[in-house]
Amino acid sequence: MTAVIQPPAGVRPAPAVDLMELYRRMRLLRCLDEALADLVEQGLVRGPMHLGIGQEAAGIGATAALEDGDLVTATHRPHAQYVGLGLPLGRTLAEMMGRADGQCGGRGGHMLIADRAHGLLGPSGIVGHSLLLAVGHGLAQRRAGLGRVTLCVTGDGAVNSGAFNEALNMVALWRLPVVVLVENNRYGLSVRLDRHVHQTALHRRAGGYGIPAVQVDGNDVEAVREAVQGAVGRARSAGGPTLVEAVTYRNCPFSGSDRGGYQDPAEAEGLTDPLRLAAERLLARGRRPEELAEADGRAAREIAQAVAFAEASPWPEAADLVALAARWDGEGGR
Ligand SMILES: Cc1ncc(C[n+]2csc(CCOP(=O)(O)OP(=O)(O)O)c2C)c(N)n1
Ligand SMILES: [Mg+2]
Repeated sequence: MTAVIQPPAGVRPAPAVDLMELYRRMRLLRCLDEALADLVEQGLVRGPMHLGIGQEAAGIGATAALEDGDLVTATHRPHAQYVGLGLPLGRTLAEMMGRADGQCGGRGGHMLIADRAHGLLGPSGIVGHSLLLAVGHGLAQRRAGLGRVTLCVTGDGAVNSGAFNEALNMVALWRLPVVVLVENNRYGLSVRLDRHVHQTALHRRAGGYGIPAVQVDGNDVEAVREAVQGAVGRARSAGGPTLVEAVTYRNCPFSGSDRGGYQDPAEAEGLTDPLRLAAERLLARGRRPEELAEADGRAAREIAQAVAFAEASPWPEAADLVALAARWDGEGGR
């Protein structure tokens, strides 16, 4: 008989998130990425930058299905997880600018922010690595028996890696409480999906490992949330892992170093903008245009304030580097 694991007393159920709130989070994410494009241009944020403009629904929908106490592993394109998990954006931008008030004291940059208080285990820039982290955390969660779940975000570029396939086998074998979200934006760096994968319906991969899987429109924030909610529920009640494939499109450059020229412009024709889809649905359900405009304005102000906070944040002191390392050592490297 399968035991139903009850969430611990300390795990608060996520507050019900309606479409207006999902829209607000997606708008915040878009404003964040647009601001980051400017900050990179101005030289205030340096190094590689992976934006997700046009892909907001997958990450925002998925994180909205989680509860307090659940954990997330992410990739080199992690801003949707930052916004979806409610990271304080002033500190997040400070981190991206290398400032002392950042979550990692300015050492992590845009890609590697760990924020345990918000359930973010720290994304990884190594393709496929988020899956390996999820195996370990899923195993720890299952052994702890607290009913917590790990959401593992990965990209289509990872599916041929050993890590992806080894991890799917282990989460299936140990029936770990892990939800694998494959954010299929149809490109791994400059390589179109059908140039490295024969079976481009990536959720079908899960069948080989005996894992249930579902494919959803990755530009429809409610569809993603619903699919991930089902998967999280199964994982929480000891039903094991699920793979959710969210199909979207990478409509912005891979990173700042992208010279382009490898995407056929015809591919982008007729694409659904996740924000527009959500806005049309909200209006059809009786929301007024002014309410959407108000949400847009609020998101823009919130990001402007976060940028101002980050710009005012001091640079880290060299001595702090040693102090921080010693503190982490003292915590057993956690
Ligand atoms: C193990 C490994 N190999 C190669 C790279 C270089 N690399 C960084 S991102 C990337 C493509 C990832 O594509 P995908 O997973 O589809 O994510 P997307 O950029 O589309 O969000 C590659 C090959 C890396 N970081 N790690
Ligand atoms: Mg991709």
